[in-house]
Amino acid sequence: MRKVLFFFALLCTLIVQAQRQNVIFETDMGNDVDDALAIDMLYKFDRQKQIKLMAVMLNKEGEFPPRYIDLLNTWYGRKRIPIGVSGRSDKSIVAGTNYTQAVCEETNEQGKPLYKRSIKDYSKLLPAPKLYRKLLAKAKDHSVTIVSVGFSTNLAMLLDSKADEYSPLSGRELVEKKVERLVTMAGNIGNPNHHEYNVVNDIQACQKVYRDWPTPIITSPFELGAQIKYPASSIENDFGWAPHHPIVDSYKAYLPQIEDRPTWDLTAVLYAINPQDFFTLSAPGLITVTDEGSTLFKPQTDGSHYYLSVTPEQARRILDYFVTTITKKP
Ligand SMILES: [Ca+2]
Repeated sequence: MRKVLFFFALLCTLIVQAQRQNVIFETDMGNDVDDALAIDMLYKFDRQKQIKLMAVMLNKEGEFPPRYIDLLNTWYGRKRIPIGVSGRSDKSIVAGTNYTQAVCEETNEQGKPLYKRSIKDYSKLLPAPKLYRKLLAKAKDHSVTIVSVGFSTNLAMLLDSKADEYSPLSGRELVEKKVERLVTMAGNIGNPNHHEYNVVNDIQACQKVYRDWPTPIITSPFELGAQIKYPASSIENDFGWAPHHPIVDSYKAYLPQIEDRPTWDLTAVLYAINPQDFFTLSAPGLITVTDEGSTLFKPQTDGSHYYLSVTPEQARRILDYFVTTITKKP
């Protein structure tokens, strides 16, 4: 009997693992704190085996974003998750408060780093476009969801990439074969006069992704995340269980006068994990990006682009879900 139960448990585990969604997170970590709140959820979904977080790809340059992801990987018990550094070296978005540096430089009473790291040599990390090729080459067909909540630079470079030691396929062929869908936080569908931050920081790359990406793209636009604000009161009151918490520290470094903050990137992550439950999906269409950075949606029956919106009731449910998930222990 005991053997039967063991094999039944093993079978259940294998079924759950077979259903786990492969997710790659593409982020400009350090520019706004919603990336940090979003990655907290991904680590938790990964630990609960709802997803397999295959990698964190950075489209923010500098020495601190990769160190910060290593620090988070270690704190959440996810040291195995590979990190891809930005593929771009010619320009850098380093202006403004960079909470990745602030958290990396925190020290304890002995003057030692407050949070542990796992990586000895950050110079050995692969550029994101290369790491995409390595991971996609090994993935099952149509098994990967990419959630992109920053600039499109790495994704455009992936599309342009050529056959290499990992795969004989071009980047576009590799994406078409291995990726199921791309979920983005980008643009403002409701207001074409708004040139949204993730778009304008690499307009050409963003144009290329919406023009050439060979799988469905589902976009959470600016106006969605702006309607759902993570409450400052939660940051102040709900983390008594953690004397030190890198996401709380990030929030306080980014917003010293703690304020509610829109949940842009969190909405894209939530849709990637629970596509059915929380949002209203548009009809199919095509999103085009203008040279100024507007995002225009045109309904089209055979289009492969969709955007998300929410009713007030959905917005309330989503906020409850964010606060409940993020304030839990990992
Ligand atoms: Ca972001």
